[in-house]
Amino acid sequence: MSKKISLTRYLIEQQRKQGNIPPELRLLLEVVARACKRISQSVSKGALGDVMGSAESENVQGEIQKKLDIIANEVLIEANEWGGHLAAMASEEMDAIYVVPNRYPKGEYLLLFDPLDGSSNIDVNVSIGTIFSVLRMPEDDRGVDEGDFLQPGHRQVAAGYCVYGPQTTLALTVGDGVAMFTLDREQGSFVLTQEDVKIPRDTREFAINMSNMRHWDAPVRRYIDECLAGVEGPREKDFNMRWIASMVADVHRIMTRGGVFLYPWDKREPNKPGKLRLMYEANPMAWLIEQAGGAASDGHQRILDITPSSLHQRVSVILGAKNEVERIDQYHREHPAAN
Ligand code: P6P
Repeated sequence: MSKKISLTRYLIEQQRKQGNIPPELRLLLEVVARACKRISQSVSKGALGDVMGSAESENVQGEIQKKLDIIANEVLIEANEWGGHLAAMASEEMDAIYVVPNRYPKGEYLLLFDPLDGSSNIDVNVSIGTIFSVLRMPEDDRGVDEGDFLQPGHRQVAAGYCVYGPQTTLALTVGDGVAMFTLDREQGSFVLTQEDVKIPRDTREFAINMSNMRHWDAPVRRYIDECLAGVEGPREKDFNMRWIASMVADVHRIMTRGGVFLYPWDKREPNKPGKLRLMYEANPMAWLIEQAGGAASDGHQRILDITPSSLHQRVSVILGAKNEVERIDQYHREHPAAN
């Protein structure tokens, strides 16, 4: 790409073309990008920055928080609360929503995020990332509460992630395809490095945690067994497997070279529909994947059509190459569901 196009220029030109990035939304996305830059700086310090290891506390999910989980959450809250573009925020790291304090003006958007996804990888220097989703406040004059967040994913007005790996790369959609921006550390700004990202409909690469195989339901077991059977099996081709255990990194690989990702329901905790969270992991990733020509389902329905019942609800996630997701959905229709 010859000339360097900044995130701000991209957003302004996108607004001229499509009219889908009003100034308040542009401000929100620029603030989130700046927050991701700061998180990237903290992440990259590693042991030099006293940011490694556990924070000796648990989040609402009952998971031990890493120091960087808390740092990333605070960076996003502090960056976004004063700008006047948000009414409230919701985070994987906070039980309740965070309503913008009355000392600041309130805006029309709701921001949801997993501030540092994949944090179990922090201490072993494997890619992690921030996932974010933007909704519009329902139009009524009462105050904001958790119920305002419980909108299906197809109502998102923006979604993205920032992966902190060998490069720090921001992937973003506002409903007109997916663009990627790489952090130019010398300039200190995100530069457009890919537009109109597209995922191939077919793939030879799947991502799933194979150690859970004995706990899977029949449709997932059938799909993976057929992949493993390779060229001699019903798929008549060999497959490769990847599992980074960092959704942002696994999804970024799929956005970059294709593939299919599964974190399905399993028998370990049968009352939970899955491990991943709908509002701030599955929904933003599902929209990005669909905007890149892929598909995202829970095995039974489009993830973006799920009407949430609670802020931190979990969901089974199957996303990526359209033909593979459709095949897995078909297997769920053919096999009586255990969940
Ligand atoms: P497992 C990270 O904790 C995460 O929420 C996702 O980023 C990732 O895909 C998944 O959990 C990994 O889970 O059970 O393989 O460690």
